[in-house]
Amino acid sequence: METSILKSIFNQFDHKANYICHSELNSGHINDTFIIKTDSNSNYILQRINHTIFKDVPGLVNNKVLISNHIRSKYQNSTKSDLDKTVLSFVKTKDTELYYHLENGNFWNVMIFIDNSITHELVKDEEIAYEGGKLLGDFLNLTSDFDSSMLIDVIPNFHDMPFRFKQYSEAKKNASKERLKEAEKYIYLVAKLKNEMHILQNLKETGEIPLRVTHNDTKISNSLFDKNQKGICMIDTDTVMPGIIHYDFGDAIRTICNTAAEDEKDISKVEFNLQFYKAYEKGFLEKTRSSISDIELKYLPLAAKTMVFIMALRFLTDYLNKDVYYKIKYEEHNLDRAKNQFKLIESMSLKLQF
Ligand code: GN1
Ligand code: MG
Repeated sequence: METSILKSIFNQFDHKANYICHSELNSGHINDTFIIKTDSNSNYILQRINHTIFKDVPGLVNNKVLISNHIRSKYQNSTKSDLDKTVLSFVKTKDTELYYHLENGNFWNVMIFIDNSITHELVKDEEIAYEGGKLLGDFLNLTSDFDSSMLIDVIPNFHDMPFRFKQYSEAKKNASKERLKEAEKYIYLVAKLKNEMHILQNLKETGEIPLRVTHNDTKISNSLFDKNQKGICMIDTDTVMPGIIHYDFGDAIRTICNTAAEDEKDISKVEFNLQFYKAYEKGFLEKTRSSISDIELKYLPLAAKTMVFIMALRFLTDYLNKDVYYKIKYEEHNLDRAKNQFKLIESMSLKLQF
């Protein structure tokens, strides 16, 4: 992306800072994200939101702003500058006073970069897992009294199992012979796990497991930590919507307890780390035990398996579809991601009781 374009877009926002330089953050698979260094006290995150995937970007941005404002309202004794160090803060544009800027069909948004913060692609110690669990617990607590009817469904049926199976079946029908052959072993695994992978969905539909405000993309790289390894807050609130806590708990475990990156090709490196699971669960329950029901508690291990599975299914679907959804760096990238997730299911099945 050309510097002059980024600089001009950044200057549409109301921040009183001058652009010095930028770098791209490559961790996400959907949006384009840049960190903008400035001459002011704050640096910023500038993000181009993928409007092919997110059909209602103004609605998505409104969701994120509402949730941030709700969280901020819980700290009435803090100053704005203190809050900007611990809660996401979105910036309006100068002209339209909206939280996004539309240019040449692209939607952009800006938020203050929380300085001295780090993210982890991979968890190397138990303390991070424990802190991660507390962060998610805090997020769910802080948003538990938010009226979720104010939020739009950014991606309808996002973690809905029958919907993901339908997309998968269509992809299988239209896939090339070569890709079907490559995916054969995993197509078999999907069929084998199908019934078990609908248990949580059914409990959600019967109302036995309640809907809450959930984050829906809790991979560990979406948690911010300070230099002392303490959790600051959860970021990437693009997919905040009503959901069940199992989505968030499970998706976090998917990345925290994988001994390798989500797309590690050498799947012998992929193992499920039970110690990190226990640490994450401990942090999570310290924050949520008094507010979650026995049935929610009982299904936490199955949540982990289900969320690894749904990501495996989505990566496999995208591979069969010839990579129309996730950004890929090479031809087999989505298949490698799927293989990796299936290996994680295999390893976790030896260590957890569902
Ligand atoms: C996508 O782009 P990113 O990294 O925030 C995806 C998540 C997946 C994740 C897998 C909107 O998130 O559901 O868990 O990739 N987001 C969307 O790494 O599909
Ligand atoms: Mg995301």
